[in-house]
Amino acid sequence: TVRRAVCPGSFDPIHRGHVEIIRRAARLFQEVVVAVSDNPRKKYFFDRETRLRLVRESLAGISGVVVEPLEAGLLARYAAERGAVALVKGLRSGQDYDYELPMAAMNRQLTDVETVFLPADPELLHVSSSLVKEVHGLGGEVGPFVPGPVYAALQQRLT
Ligand code: COD
Repeated sequence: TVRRAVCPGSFDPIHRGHVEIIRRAARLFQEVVVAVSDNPRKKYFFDRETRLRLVRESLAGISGVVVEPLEAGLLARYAAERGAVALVKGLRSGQDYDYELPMAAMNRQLTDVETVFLPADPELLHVSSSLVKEVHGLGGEVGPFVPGPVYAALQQRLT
């Protein structure tokens, strides 16, 4: 059987911190399902189709990765249905850990799915989708933080 993991996220938009976690997850598991969430109660900067396209284009060079939409619903159930043994999450800080720990315990109790935490690359600790959008919106240069396709999409949104 394929050892499969799920990397879930909003990816609004995907940035280099995400890409690094997914690249490392792809070395640990035979298949990584990158699940792009679409929560109807959440207001996104990029719509669902654009987020999916940007994730696919940004990960095109990494083998063993598939990109799928994650409909609103239990992540633990989704992972079980996909036959995944683990969720993979990146940890930037103790705050990320405090937020993730109860969810990891809950998800394991729900469907027996494990959560694997990978420490964020120290050079990407400060990179988040919200800061990328804020800095870009205020005219800052976000080229170092996002893959090329995301950079192009951000430029387009500004004009
Ligand atoms: N370096 C490393 N990792 C990073 C970095 C960085 N610079 N930035 C972000 N990450 C990682 C984080 O681990 C994060 O978890 C992941 O990337 C995704 O980040 P985001 O911001 O795109 O996604 P979120 O935080 O909005 O999470 C979306 C989820 C789908 C994970 C979330 O909404 C969810 O769990 N939904 C399921 C609902 C559910 O099951 N609820 C019950 C929970 S018990």
